Parts: sequence; structure tokens; C-alpha cells
Amino acid sequence: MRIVVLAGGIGGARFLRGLRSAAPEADVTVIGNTGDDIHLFGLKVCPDLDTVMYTLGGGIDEEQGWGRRDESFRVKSELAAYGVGPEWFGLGDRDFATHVVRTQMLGAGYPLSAVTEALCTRWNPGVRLLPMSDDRVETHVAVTLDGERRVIHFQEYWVRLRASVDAEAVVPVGADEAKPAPGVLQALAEADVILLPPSNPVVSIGTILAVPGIREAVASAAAPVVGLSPIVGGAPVRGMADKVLAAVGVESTAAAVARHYGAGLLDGWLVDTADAASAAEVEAAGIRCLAVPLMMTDTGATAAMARAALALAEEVRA
Ligand code: FO1
Repeated sequence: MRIVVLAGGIGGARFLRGLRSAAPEADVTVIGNTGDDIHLFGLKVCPDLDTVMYTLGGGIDEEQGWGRRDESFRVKSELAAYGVGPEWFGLGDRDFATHVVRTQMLGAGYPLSAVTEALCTRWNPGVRLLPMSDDRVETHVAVTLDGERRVIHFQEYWVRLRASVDAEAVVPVGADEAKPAPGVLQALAEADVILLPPSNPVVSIGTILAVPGIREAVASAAAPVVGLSPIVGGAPVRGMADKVLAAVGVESTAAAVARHYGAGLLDGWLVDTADAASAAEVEAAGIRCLAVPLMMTDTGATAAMARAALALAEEVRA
């Protein structure tokens, strides 16, 4: 079975771990968000691709969900001693090596998709990890700080400000001109199932869908498309998705997120049992909806979510 998953960072990566456990024989292609990418200290950092790669490859810091396990921050403090920041972004020594290799290969002319494939030969994630695009796309967020309207990088909004101010607009800069990376459209066309994990619907999956051709390829794919709600009981399970949902005028409820994706994209939607009452509203929007536990507390619980998504895909295919 060929499964294609559109994934952001921590939520996407943990879901993929459950999926691999639920369907070990499946051929899984991951289309990763690169809108969170940032250039720091002359290096290209791809947080979501790395989070998927490290999580599936066994190198992730399990507790925080991003960055390397057993990490140290000597390079960062040496840079700070030179007055070179930003200090608010935690790049560790082990992680630095990944960005050095990536930047070196990009500088030598390799596209990000080839670089990602090369990095994955070390980590063996057990999936084919594709960036959504080889072209530069950067998510920016419009905010008002000290009475002044500013547009800042998504990482500054997320990490430095901890989404503490309203996101007035979210813009995937460069997405309009970006092309899907090699293999992306083909994987979607040949998929047996397409899954949208409980990743951020705006800045993760929304950014992937903003690359011209990808939304159309998902919507027109022969495969059933099933998503899992990142909102449980009216709040994001993790992160600050409510802030960026508000920026696009979407309420933070499981049903509102399903309607945001729409019946043109989604065939099936899983909500948490806490939101079982909203299933009728989702079905009224033309999307088959079931309520199952959606807390990724461990790989067993996450594998059960993946099995439920695959079963729903079979049901809507019939
Ligand atoms: N998240 C944080 O909350 N603080 C950090 O300092 C931080 C650093 C970081 C470095 C590399 C990396 O791959 C991810 C990192 N993240 C950090 C996670 C990242 O900001 C986001 O969670 C994602 O971009 C959203 O998916």
C-alpha cells in the first residue's frame, strides 16, 4: 500500500511513527513543510524536515519533540559571546552539523530534495521524505508590536514571541512561484491513501497546500484523503494553532478545521472522542467523520490512530 502523508513538525513526525508501527509494510512518502525554514548564521535550517528525520531515525529529543537527543549548545554560546544571535533560537551542536552539511550541499548546487535524501541515508527514517518544494518558501506572520505593525518570520512569532500576540495575517512568502519538488505530484497521483496528520492546518499543511499544484493533486487524487483533527476539545493538542487559525478566520474546533479543508479536499475526518458531538456537523459538510481517541500519548496510541485513519480511508473508498 502506498501512503502519502503531508506533514509538519512534531505532530506530523509522531503520527508517522505510529503509522509505521501500524503499517510496517506500507510504502510511505512524506511531503514535508518547508515554510518554517530559516536561514541562521549563514546556514539553512529546515525544522520540520529535520523533526521528521530525527524522530523516525531515533535521534530526536523526545521530551521537547524537536532537535537532537543528548544535545549541547557550545557553538551557540560561542556565537553569543561574539554578540551574534539570535539567542532565542536553540540550535544545538549536533543539530548544527546537519545544517552545515545541508548548506554545503545546497551551495554545491544540489536541490533541497536531493540534500534531504542524502541526509536521510544516515537516519534511515523508513519513509521517503520529500520537501514540498525545492524553491524557497518562508512563512511570515503580521503582528502589531508596541503599536507598530510588523511582519516577522514564523519562527520569531512561534519561538521568540511564543505566539503571545495575535497573528493578523499568515503569508507563505514565495509559495505562489514555488514548484512542487520532484516526486511530489507523482506520489500523490499514485497513492492508495493520502493522510493529513494532526499537524497545524495553517502553517504546516496549509503551507504545503499553498504550493501551486499540490492542493489540486490532493483534491483530484484517486486515493481517499483522510485527516486527523489537531484540535481536541476546542484547543490545540500541542502548539499554538489557535492563534494562526484565528488569523485565517477559522474557529479552533475540530469541525471548523474540517470545514476549512473542505469536502473538496477531505473524504474522511477523525475527531477525538471528546468532540464526538461535532461529527454530525462535519458529515453535514459532506465529509465522513468518526470519533476515536486522538491523543498521541505513546506509539501504541498513535498506531491506533493511524489504523483508524486507514480503516476510514477504506470505508470512504468503498
Ligand atoms: N522550538 C522552540 O520552541 N524553541 C527553539 O529554540 C527551537 C529551536 C529549533 C531548532 C531546530 C529545529 O529543527 C526546531 C526547533 N524548534 C524550536 C522547533 C520549531 O520552532 C517548531 O516547532 C516548528 O518549526 C513548528 O513545526
